[in-house]
Amino acid sequence: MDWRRLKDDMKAAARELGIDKIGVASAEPFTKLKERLVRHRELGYESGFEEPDLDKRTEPALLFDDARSIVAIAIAYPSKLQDPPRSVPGARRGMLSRSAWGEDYHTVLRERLRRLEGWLRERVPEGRFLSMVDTGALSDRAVAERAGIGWSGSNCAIITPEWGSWVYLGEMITNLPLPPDKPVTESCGDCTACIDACPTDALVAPGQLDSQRCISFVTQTKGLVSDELMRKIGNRLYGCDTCQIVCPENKGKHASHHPELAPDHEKVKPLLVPLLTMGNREFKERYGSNASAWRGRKPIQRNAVIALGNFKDAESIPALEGVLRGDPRFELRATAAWSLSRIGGEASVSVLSEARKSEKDAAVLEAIDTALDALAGSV
Ligand code: B12
Ligand code: SF4
Ligand code: SF4
Repeated sequence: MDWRRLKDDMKAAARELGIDKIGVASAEPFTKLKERLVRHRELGYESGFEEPDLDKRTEPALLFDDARSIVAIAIAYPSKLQDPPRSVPGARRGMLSRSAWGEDYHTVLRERLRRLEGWLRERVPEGRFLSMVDTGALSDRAVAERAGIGWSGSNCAIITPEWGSWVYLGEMITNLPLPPDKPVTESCGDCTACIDACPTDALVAPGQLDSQRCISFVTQTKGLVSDELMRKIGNRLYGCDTCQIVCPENKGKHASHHPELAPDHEKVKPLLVPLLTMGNREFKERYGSNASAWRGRKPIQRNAVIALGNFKDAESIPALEGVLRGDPRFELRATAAWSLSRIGGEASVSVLSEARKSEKDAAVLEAIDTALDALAGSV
C-alpha cells in the first residue's frame, strides 16, 4: 500500500466527508505533555473534567493495540450572530459560548469520524480505528498540534491558519502507518492580547491555564460561586469566549458552511427570566442536543440568576424573588440573594427580609444576611 498516496487522497476527500482539516500525527508517546500534565496537577490547575490517568492521556499504545498513527480532524464553527436579539431593560438576555451554538459538537464530530473510518475501511479493509472527541483519554489539542492542524496559542487554543481557533477537534488512533505531517510554523509572536483580556487572570502564563479561575470552568460547576467570580461571569450562561474574541488571528474568521452548527438565536442568546422556571423536560427539549446541556440545567439556571444580578435591573426583582422563595435548590436560592444585593434598593431589601423569615437552610440564610449587610445603609 502506498500510505503517502492514501493520506493525500484522504486529505483531498476531507471536504466531501464534511471535515475542514485533516492532519496525521505519529502515535509515539507524548513525553513533553506528560511532564506538563504532572506539573499542571501539582499546581492545582486541573478542572477535574480531564481523564485522570496521565499514562493513558499520553501513551496511545495503552489505548489501542498496534497504534501506528493518529488522524486528527478539525471542524470550523461560526463566530458571529447575524442580527441577534437585543438585551434590553426588562428583557435581559444571557449568552452561550460559541462552542455551544449549534448541535452538540460531540455528535457532529463523531459522525464525521465514522464517515472517515468508512472511507478508510473501503480502501484498507484490515484497518482498525479508535475515534474520540473531547471525552477520550488523549489531549485533543496536543494531537492536533503534532498533526499540523494549528499551533498552540497563548490562550491555550489550537489556532488554525484557515479558521483561527474557532474549531472543534477530534481524532482517531489507527493501525495504519500513515506518514505524519509537520506541525505548523506560525506562532503568537509577541502578542499578549488574550492574557491581558482574561477577566480573571486565569491565563497565568502563555499557554498555562488555572482552570479553577477560568470563567468557562466556573459556568460549568454546580455549587456556589465566590462573589469575585460571580461579578466576572457577567451574562455568560455557559463557557467563555473572551480570550478568543480578542485574538487577532480570529479577526474575520467565521465559518457558516455546516448547517447543523448554525446558531438558533433564542437558544444561544436566551431571555433570562423564562430560564429560571424551566423544568427538566422543557430543558431537555430545548437544550438536550446542545453541548451546554452535559451538566444538566442547574448550572445554566444558576448562571441566569447571576446574570440578572449583574445587569442590576430592578425589573428582575420579582423573578429573583420567585427563585429565592420558591426554588427547591439551595444553590439557586443563595445565588438569588446575592443577585438581589447586586440590584439593591428598597424592594430588594424587603424581598430579602421577607424570605429570611421562612428560610431554613443555613447556607441560604448566610447568603441573605451577607446580602442584607451589603445593602445596609444604602437605602
Ligand atoms: C478539561 C478541558 C477544559 C477545561 C480546562 C481547559 C484547559 N485549557 O486546560 C475548561 C473547562 C476550563 C475548558 C474550557 C474551554 N474549552 Co475545553 N477541554 C478540556 C479537555 C476535556 C481537556 C483539556 C486538557 O487536558 N487540558 C490540560 C492542558 C494542560 O493540556 P492541553 O490543553 O490538552 O494540551 C496543551 C498543553 O499541555 C500545551 N503544552 C504542553 N506542554 C507545554 C509546555 C509549555 C511551556 C506550554 C506553554 C504549553 C504546553 O500544549 C498542549 C497542546 O496545545 C479538552 C478535550 C480533550 N480531551 O483534550 C477540551 C478542549 C480543549 N476544549 C475546547 C474548548 C472549545 C474550550 C473552550 C473554548 C470552551 C468555551 N468557549 O468556554 C474553553 C477555553 C478555555 C481555555 N482558554 O483553554 C476544545 C479546544 C478547541 C481548540 N481550538 O483548541 C477541546 C479540544 C474540545 C474539543 N474536542 O474540541 N476546557
Ligand atoms: S475562557 Fe475566559 S476566563 Fe477562561 S482563560 Fe479564556 S478569557 Fe480567561
Ligand atoms: S491573542 Fe495573541 S497571544 Fe493570545 S492566542 Fe491570539 S495571537 Fe496568541
